[in-house]
Amino acid sequence: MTCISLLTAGESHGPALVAIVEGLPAGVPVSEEDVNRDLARRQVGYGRGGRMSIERDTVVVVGGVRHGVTLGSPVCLQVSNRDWENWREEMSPSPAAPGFESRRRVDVPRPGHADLAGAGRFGHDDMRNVLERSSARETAARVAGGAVCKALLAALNIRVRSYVVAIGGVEGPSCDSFAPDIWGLIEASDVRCADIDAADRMREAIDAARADRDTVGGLVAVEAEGLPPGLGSCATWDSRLDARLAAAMMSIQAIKSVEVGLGREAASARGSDVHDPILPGDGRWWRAVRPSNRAGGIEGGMSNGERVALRLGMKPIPTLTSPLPSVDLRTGAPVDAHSERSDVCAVPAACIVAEAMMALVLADALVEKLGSGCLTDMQAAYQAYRERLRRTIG
Ligand code: EPS
Repeated sequence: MTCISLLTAGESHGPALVAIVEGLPAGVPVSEEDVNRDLARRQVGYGRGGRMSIERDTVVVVGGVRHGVTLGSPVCLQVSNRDWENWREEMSPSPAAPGFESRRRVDVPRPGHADLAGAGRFGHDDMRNVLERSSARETAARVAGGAVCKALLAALNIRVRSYVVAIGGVEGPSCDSFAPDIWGLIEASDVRCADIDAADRMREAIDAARADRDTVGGLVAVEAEGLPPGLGSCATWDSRLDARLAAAMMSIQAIKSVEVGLGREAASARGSDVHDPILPGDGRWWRAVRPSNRAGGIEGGMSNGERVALRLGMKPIPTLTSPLPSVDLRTGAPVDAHSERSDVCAVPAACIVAEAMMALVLADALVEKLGSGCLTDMQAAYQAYRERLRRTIG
């Protein structure tokens, strides 16, 4: 059951991107500054391409918010594309003028991108029509929508954070992204890594890829703290919280793997080294504590009250300035793949997108558990739920 949905629209070089978040309760404080802060966080990062020096992503709230709080109606957010000025004719929604010939046609699909499969699916002979929507530019709209979901989480004392674990095979340390001293370092780092030495080596890996006209991917950690137990469900396959989070994360452009807690490592370990004991004690939610969190905060498809911890694997961006072999779809001749301005590395940006998608899924699961319509009612239901949890054990 989906209680909160996010729909985005808009092309990479069209006039604007739009996000509509439907299902948020009324009464959630929404600040444009918070949305803009996340939009700015998505734009920075070592290894980004030329587009980010053109754009200054800022939100216009088109609907669903009045005097700083949600109304319970769909929240509509718009982020303009400054680059549109350079693409007005190419991307015009009006019929092309007689004699118009696109200078931006894409006839040669890029290996790893949506171009070829999209040409087949949609019947486009100019793969520009695929590229424009499959571009990760779309994630600006997701981040705007996610920021509004974060506002609901904040009203229930839940926070979402992210950092980079690895770039181009250079691995940094696992860290507590919620610790105030580490958090500041992550935010200040252009590779979102708190370890100075590892961050230097990540930048070197990006520089080396750029020099070789290549690209690099990496590993992202995204976490949520303060989430109550019992979100999601073991009752049906599609209500499981880990399944919902994994689907949301896999929908982010270039994400190829999602791990929960120990993830893949658990496959080769013994059960006694994988599962987290339950001990008596005065815990946050009930009279029991967990000495470890190898499950990543999810057991049986439900949050268990521990920190939700995911790791995402991002492949290198497929637009290469030294392109791979491909085929010209008009002639069938072997040629180099289409190449255009892109990023050498967008792993730090993917962190912010992952935060947005996590916020969306968690906001949805909270509304499902605590009721929709009105934040005050949700908060009252939350309080009653917490009181019942404390009576569950002992
Ligand atoms: C992006 C905007 C795009 C790319 C990137 C992400 O801008 P442009 O295509 O004009 O350079 O920089 O998109 C991709 C890497 C991709 O493969 O589509 C953004 O706003 O994040």
